[in-house]
Amino acid sequence: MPPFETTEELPAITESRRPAVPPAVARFEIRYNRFLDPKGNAVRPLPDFAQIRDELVALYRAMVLARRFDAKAVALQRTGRLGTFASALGQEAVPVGVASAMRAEDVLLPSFREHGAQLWRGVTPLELLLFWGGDERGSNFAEAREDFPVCVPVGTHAPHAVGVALAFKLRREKRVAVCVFGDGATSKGDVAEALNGAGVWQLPVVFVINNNRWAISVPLAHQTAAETLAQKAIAAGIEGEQVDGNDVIAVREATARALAKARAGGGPHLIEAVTYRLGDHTTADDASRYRSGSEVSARWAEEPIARLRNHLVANEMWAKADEERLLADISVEIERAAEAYLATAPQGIESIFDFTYQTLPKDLVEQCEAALELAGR
Ligand SMILES: Cc1ncc(C[n+]2csc(CCOP(=O)(O)OP(=O)(O)O)c2C)c(N)n1
Ligand SMILES: [Mg+2]
Repeated sequence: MPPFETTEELPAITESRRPAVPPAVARFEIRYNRFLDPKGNAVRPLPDFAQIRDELVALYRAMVLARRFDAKAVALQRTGRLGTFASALGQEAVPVGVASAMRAEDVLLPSFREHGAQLWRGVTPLELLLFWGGDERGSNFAEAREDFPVCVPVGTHAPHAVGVALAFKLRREKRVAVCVFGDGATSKGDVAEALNGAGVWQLPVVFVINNNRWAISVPLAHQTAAETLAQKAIAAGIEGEQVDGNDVIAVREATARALAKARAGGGPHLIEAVTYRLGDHTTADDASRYRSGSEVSARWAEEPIARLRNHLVANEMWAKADEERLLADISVEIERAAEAYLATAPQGIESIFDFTYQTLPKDLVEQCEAALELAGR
């Protein structure tokens, strides 16, 4: 007995009718965007804001300010007057491009290399120096009150950004959480979980990967086998894209688009900004031990500040006198902040117990007393 009977003749499957591969159920694409090439030439029509001299000059100033702040912070650390510091040399277009697209009421959740974004949002160079000098008063920003402090643990602020965005959604506020982290952070569960939650709840959050191609001594090729980091969004049902992270116009344009979408209820977005860490990981690192000088010098040709300056000069928006005035102004600003920082009396040792608990647990009360005793107070 046959196990079943058919009422119609089934067509025979011949080799020619059998599909070679099963049909695709989904297809994905990651786009890459850049407006200025490394020499500062426009490779596509520029967005509206980038046609306006004052807008471009503001971006240029912010990147130069970030670089000068960086140099001063490294100098203070080298002379024993600041704690470990993470320079953003060569990466200035990412934080500045991101922050310049945000509204004041949005919330920034930075990692430790985003001082360019913090300065744009009104955090002062003095506050940043206090923070890197180990004084928590530096995280009590006078402006940008609701921005998060620097996050040193890698990627742990990504779930916090999801929480912030969930609060915005529940309160029906038209605000967006913007979370910046590095290429190394994308290997962490915190980031995968954050992307997943943001996708499920369609939250107003923009994630930005500041991909400087290194996580301390781990190069990108050892970090992931994925072709792009932007595609990590896809598994979470989020749109992901890549931009030239040394082109401040591209970073700002992509962030502005993502923010507008999130604000309109369109959900989260992931931007991978591809840049390069020209300096050491931090002042506690010596990158010459794990990467070649020739690799680094080749990357100098792509750095963001010269790129925008070339564009400004070629379009007669910037002259030598403008540059000199800008550098002089910024020097004054940074030197004043450094003097104010050095003149700030350090807090007492008990301050290290002050900022985590409303009421200090008993064991920490005991440790605080012991610390005071050791300090002779
Ligand atoms: C949870 C955690 N693990 C380890 C470290 C030590 N650490 C500091 S930075 C860093 C690498 C981060 O690389 P990436 O995310 O690419 O950021 P980048 O430093 O390049 O800006 C590591 C492992 C840390 N700060 N936090
Ligand atoms: Mg990195």
